[in-house]
Amino acid sequence: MTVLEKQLSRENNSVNVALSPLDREVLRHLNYTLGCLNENIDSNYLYRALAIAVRDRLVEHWSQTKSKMDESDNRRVYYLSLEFLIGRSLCNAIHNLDLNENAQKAAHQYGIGLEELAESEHDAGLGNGGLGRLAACFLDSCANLELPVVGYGIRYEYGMFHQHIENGRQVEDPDHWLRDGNPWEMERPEDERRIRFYGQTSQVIRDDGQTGVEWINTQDVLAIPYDMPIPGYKNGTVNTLRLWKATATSEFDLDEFNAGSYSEAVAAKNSAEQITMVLYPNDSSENGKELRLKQQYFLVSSSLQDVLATWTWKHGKDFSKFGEKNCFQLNDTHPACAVPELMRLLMDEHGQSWDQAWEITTQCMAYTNHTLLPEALERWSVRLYGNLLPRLLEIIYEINRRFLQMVAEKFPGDKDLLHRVSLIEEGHDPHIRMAYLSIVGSYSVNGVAQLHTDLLKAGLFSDFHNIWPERFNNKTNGVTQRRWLAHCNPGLRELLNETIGDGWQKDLSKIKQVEEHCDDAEFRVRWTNVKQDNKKALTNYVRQNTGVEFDPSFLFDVQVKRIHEYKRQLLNTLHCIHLYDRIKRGDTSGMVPRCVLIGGKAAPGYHLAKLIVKLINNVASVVNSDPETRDLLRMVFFPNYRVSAMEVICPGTDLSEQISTAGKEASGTGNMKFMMNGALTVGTLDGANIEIREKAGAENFFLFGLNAPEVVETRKNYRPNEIIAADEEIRRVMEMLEGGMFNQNEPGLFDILTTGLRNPQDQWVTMADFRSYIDVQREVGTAYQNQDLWSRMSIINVANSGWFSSDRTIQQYADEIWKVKKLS
Ligand code: NBG
Repeated sequence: MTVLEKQLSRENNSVNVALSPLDREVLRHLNYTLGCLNENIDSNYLYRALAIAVRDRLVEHWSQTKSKMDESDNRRVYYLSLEFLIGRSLCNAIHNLDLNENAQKAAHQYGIGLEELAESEHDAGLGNGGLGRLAACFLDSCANLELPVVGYGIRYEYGMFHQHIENGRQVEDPDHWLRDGNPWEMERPEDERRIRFYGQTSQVIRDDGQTGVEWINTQDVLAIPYDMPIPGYKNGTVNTLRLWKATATSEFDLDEFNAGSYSEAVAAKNSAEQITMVLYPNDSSENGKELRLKQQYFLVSSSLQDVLATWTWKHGKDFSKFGEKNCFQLNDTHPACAVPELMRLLMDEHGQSWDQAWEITTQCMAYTNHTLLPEALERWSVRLYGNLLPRLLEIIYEINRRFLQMVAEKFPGDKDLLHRVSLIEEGHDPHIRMAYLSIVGSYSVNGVAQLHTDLLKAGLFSDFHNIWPERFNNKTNGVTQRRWLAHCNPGLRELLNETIGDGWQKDLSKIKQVEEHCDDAEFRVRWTNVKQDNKKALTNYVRQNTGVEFDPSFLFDVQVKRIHEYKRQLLNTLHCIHLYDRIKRGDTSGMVPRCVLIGGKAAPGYHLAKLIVKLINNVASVVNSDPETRDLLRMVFFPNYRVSAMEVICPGTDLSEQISTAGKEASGTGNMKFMMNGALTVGTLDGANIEIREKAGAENFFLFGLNAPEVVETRKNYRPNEIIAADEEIRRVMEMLEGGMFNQNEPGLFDILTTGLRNPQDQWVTMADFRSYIDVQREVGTAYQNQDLWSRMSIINVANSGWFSSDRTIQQYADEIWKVKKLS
């Protein structure tokens, strides 16, 4: 008997403890995998032992799924993304393997709850926000639907930075998420790939007598894959997410070493490893740094080489069916160099002609656009690109030459059009337009919500839509109900299971059945009780993380997402100031006590966003410390918002704030998570809010503000000062803000925010929407006072959230873009 077994039997007061198979495996991993033989087992060791035990159960299915994929002649899909915002894996795997009860028991043996143990897992924060989390939800759905889809990404040593607040300001700390090891990854050194940078190109005569191009004098690095299992829900499927890490090539080290320069050799190793060292923390702006381009090419080249290696292993040099059997989905333009890189590999390394290579490439590339914001559209300096990737630049120029020739033939005489659609933006410092390159190289271009796709077709990409209307299509985003309902909201999960069965976990359209119960008073009470318990849990979480006390009977009003001007956390804050003002004036009639929670990270170089964080914190500190207002209004900035925080926040939310300037938020996915967890939405007609409102019914959604065409109209003659002067309540808010009430020790601190609000050029037209926001928030208060009615609306929202499952989204990608079938 090991020490641990002895300990366990002592605690259970019996010599022969009945250990379940999972208990035994956990014990074995504690003892022999982790060498933990003493009696002081902390939750971190236990987490690791349980994670490995759970992983063991995945491995067999994983290898079966791989064999199935190898044997099948199905088309395969590769989801190329610079970001996968996975969060924690343990409870997700436990849930999908249906191991909940066993895992609870195993943890219990050591006097620890599963939830507490799960806290030991660092979030895999390999993404910024919506785009990265979408990729993670998509992989979950692909596994649920048993689709042959592999994710390809980067194994960043440091993920999304941690945020803490000091004196109201955001401070960034590095996220060394791998420091305790990562039980979910398996290194696969046998599949390493070589990636080239810099150098020159030169003409060569190939074996077949044709002239070809060689890329020479390159500086190379190696890409080492780490595979993570992506378990399907109770279906025996385990798909793969392959993440690449950069290391130095051995001969590179050796040359230097032989020359007696040991230190230089080690330095070279460092410079290679820098490529996958850190995630760039900008969600909607590009900064054109060479290292970022290295990351993009590194991911793309290693992944394409990987796929081609598998192909040639099976089919030799016959590429005639490659395009038909493979599909690459580009998650935004970040992996756009896949277009020229696949051309290069097919021509320079696999002997295909330009025409053959182009046919294959345009048969298998598909591009998803995630934003209309001009500052987020990637453009790479030709100079920088040509220096780092000279062969790719040549290919891009040739793609452009042929493309412009085609356009000139199709639209003769339209010189302007040629300038507008050229892949190269001319000027003294010419740039490559990566979105255009992606469109030209792909057979499908999709937006992520209906409005967003319509705006792409009519605006940003209208010329391309004219040229190739058939390429454009919409795929409204979704989120996985396994993580975002079943796992994170066990109270609601059990109530749903009991009421309508558990089929909704596999097929969320079934959740519609719960609508039948919305008029059942007893059911509504149970519904409200579940929400109340979740609010208590959120209250504790807020207290632990901020020290601020929330009262669970208050309305929980939440806005969590990246901090950005277009998302208008500022509008929310102005409304808080307005409520504060009303209470101070004694105008509290019809007011319902509210806790306003705002959370999110600002890009480290985005000064205005950081100032908004400071303002939120300053307003919160005034409001929370005022004895006159504390009983009606509480405000908190939640630090370090991340996937695992959302798992506590969304189940405990009453009101979801989706208040972006119409036409700016491509889709949103947080809006869907809140809806699934029974929050009501206050929102503009932007992104997927429109579809949420359609599904939930207008009467179950708090709509305010201008719609997208009205925003465009308003901006032509926007006079915010007049709006402020004409509206007493708004004027008072501005006076409080401008009078320094929230920055008594730092005069002038928020001037750029207030000047922005008063600026006729303000892109976000905040003042134009403020009045209708105040009014709709009054309606929210009134509705909340009638808990019976509120719970009815909440039930109807959940019942109609089926459309927003990423299973639905992925089924549409599979049927309409990928043309892939389930692995049989
Ligand atoms: C974001 C949009 C969101 C959308 C996600 C996922 C980028 C560039 N875009 O509205 O802002 O929900 O993508 O599609 O991160």
